[in-house]
Amino acid sequence: MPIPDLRDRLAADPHRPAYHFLSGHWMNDPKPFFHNGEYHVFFQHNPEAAGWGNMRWGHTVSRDLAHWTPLPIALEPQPGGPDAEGCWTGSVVRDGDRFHILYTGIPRREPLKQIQCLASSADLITWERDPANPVISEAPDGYGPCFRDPCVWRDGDGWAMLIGSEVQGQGGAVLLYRSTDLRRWESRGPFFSAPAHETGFDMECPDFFTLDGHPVLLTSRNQTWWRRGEFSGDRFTGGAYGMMDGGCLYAAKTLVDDRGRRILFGWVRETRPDDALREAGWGGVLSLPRTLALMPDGTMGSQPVKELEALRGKRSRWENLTVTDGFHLLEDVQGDSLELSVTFGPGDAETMGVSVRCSPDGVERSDFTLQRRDDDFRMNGTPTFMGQPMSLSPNADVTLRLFVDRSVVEGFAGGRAHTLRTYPTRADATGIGLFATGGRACVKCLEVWEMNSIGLWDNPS
Ligand code: DQQ
Repeated sequence: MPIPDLRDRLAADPHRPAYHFLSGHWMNDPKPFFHNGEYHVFFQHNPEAAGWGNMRWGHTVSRDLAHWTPLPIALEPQPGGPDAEGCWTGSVVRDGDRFHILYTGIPRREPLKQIQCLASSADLITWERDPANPVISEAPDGYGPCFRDPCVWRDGDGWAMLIGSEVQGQGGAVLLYRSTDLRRWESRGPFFSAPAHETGFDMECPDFFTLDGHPVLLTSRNQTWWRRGEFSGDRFTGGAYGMMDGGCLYAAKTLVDDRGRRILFGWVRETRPDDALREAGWGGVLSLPRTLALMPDGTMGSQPVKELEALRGKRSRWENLTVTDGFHLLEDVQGDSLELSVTFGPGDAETMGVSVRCSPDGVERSDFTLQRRDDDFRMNGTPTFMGQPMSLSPNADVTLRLFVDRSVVEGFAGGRAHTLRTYPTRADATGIGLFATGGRACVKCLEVWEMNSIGLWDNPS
């Protein structure tokens, strides 16, 4: 598709997010990297069609975590090379004045062959393949077929690398390798494994870091999962685990910035059919950046970064609203590009929440639901947000934050996150509603901001 046509199509599409980054055509799997005040996000990119395939490494950069500047494609398949059929996910590290990408090269798709490759750069823009590629050419016996998505970090004097894998029929595994030069890797066996009923049959896109002194492993299958544990020698011993997001967020990975913040980016998946994507000319969205923190109950919490406040426009505010049993469309407030903050206080409702992208008749709407457990929403049991137990102190009010951006809505409450996709058929599905069931809910404070667009760049590719 000629690029000007694609830009016009994206500009006219009412489902295209206005303040989330997307590449045009297709994107998935962000790989974030912080350097010199800049937040780089590399991602899986197909610049030829709005569907997964022909995987390159796209690249975008931000200085403020709100606005993004697309950069040239960093890696693309080389005919006849070890990545002839795709440059899949991996990670970026710095060694002195050089940068390195470890990624999964796909030399052939049928049957699928996954090997690990190295590319290097002096400026993060132009990348050269290493002559030693592939640096790992086979999965160890007993692991696979998943064998991909290297995650590399500096460990002591050397380098450590995790590769996502599986023990077929049993569950996911993450394999550890060590190196002194990023080229010669020694297998150290399984770093961690878990049965399929916990976090899925394999472990894609591993990410490993320390948060507040606690080792944390992220892996993806169906959702992105966090797991807290202990790291000693070559093994991670897993403890508590849970979902990073209960909705459409996948393949999420993190960076750490110069303020020490651990910031997560995920791929917001599509839920509409492939032919609708092809017609639209784009698929896949970069989530809003989220800071991670361990909650008082030991679970992993996330919140959108504060920098997003720079996108706020006109604000509306209400206090002390009583929500009776049922659904109530709010007057005087609407939009498809909004931030909402809704604080619920004491009430006797069983469920309560906020609806967005509502048509005037309330038929089309997307609900974000808080549910009490046991007999008292705030005193006993564990209340949930979209089915996930929240991390709340007793008697705490619950603040629900929603980032509505046309077909993407990211929701946050009590440390939990839930991302929804919604493709309303009606242009007037811009309403906001409040609802309660089984009693009355009390909204102590409701704030709504119109959000400014970050613009559509000239050459979406
Ligand atoms: N997507 C990549 C793989 C990864 C998967 C290919 C996760 O490397 O395992 O685009 O979405």
